[in-house]
Amino acid sequence: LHQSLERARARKGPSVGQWLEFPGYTLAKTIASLGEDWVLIDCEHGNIDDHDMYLQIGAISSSGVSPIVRVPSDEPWMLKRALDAGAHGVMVPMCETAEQANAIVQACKYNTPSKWPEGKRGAGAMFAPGAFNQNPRQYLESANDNVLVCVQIESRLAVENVEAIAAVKGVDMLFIGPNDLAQSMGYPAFDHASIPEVQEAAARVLRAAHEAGKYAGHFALSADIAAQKYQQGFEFVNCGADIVAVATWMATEMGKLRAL
Ligand code: 3PY
Repeated sequence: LHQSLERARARKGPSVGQWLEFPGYTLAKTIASLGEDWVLIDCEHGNIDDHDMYLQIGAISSSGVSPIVRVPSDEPWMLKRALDAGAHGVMVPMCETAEQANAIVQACKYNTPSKWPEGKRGAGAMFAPGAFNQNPRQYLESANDNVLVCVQIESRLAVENVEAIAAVKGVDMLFIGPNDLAQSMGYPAFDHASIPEVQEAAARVLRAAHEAGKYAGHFALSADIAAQKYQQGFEFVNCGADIVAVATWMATEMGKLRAL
């Protein structure tokens, strides 16, 4: 995943992904063949349980695409489940302080005295090596460097602390959840694009990420919005979600027939 982000940077294009809210191996397999760099499995808001997370990680990684899991919250055991299933990256909602960010990082790192002396991840990943085409020893030795740790900045408090969060060693990416961010600032979630205060906060997050040498990502529900975010400087963007695609396309087609 780090490599795909670096490649995207080098070719001066975005790292592009899709977002899964529905469960199922075949859905993930189908979607992972569309040319993405990564596909996100949304265990926070999606209808995806632990079993389906495993299936979808297998479907996506065997397509040569990076599976990223958005965990329901920052609980270490949830991060461990996602990583042990073979996630190439984790996205953690509602990270609001540097202390919280550091605890997230430590939960994702194996203890290596020279680099991660506080790493707390347990060493028992049975399935993750397969998702990286590695043997267990190779995985154990490289996971700390390969797995992307992405925290979501999506509240007023998080924005106030964003420079400190960005500076935490091991945080690789700040990802804006614009709906939650708007809501936390007292606005309707879906109006985020037209609210100057939210846009100013997003610009601050972008600046903080880049000044700390970290990646910045932004949620987007269409290629047009994703392109706009990329032009603003966010290098990591999705361009929709499965449920949005299905519902929008079907409503449009059905509407045509209902109009007859
Ligand atoms: C948000 O917009 O709040 C997100 O987290 C994207 O799902």
